[in-house]
Amino acid sequence: MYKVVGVTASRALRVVWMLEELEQPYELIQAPPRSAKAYDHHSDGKVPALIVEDRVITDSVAIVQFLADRHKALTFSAGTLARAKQDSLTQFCVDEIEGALWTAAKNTFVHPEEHRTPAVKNTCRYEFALAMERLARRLGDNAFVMGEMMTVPDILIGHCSGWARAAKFDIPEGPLNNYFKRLSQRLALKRALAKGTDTP
Ligand SMILES: N[C@@H](CCC(=O)N[C@@H](CS)C(=O)NCC(=O)O)C(=O)O
Repeated sequence: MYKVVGVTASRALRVVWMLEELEQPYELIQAPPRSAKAYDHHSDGKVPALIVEDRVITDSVAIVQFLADRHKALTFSAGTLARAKQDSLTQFCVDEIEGALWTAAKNTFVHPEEHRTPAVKNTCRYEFALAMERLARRLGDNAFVMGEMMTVPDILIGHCSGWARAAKFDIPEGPLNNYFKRLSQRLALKRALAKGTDTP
């Protein structure tokens, strides 16, 4: 059985959400970032990590794509043009959406206070707004970023949209917001979030 190391109030939610979409059994080892349990599985104390057959995989994007490939769901096959487009959307999410959110978080509560530059958060908001315009263009009228089929980048983007809301970043009304709402209503995500209320 898969073991996920992390908490749902972190990028570990992506992994738990994916496992719920795949209807795969797993155990959630509740480990906040930089906790002793996090260091047990990641030399930097970061979460998430996935334990598979006594091996550890780190980094949420690698884990989520690994699970999609392994279970042949929520992904196009490697080596296809569709997969190249899917991976480009994954990269777009990491660079432009997550990049803005993570830089803001690092300068709000992650880095030691003396290494924070609060003013950079204005730049992050600007970058996030640009990313939203670009994402809206890439989404068009589709249900999901790759069209009718939900794929890995939708999980990543859906996670980032919740992160953005929690960090009070502006999300424009319209098709993009409807897409975010559609993702937030996934039953698999609701089941994943409910795991967060389990006693550590
Ligand atoms: N690229 C990694 C980033 C993991 C990461 O930075 N996770 C945060 C929690 S969401 C963390 O563990 N932060 C602790 C730290 O940076 O020291 C991933 O996507 O899994």
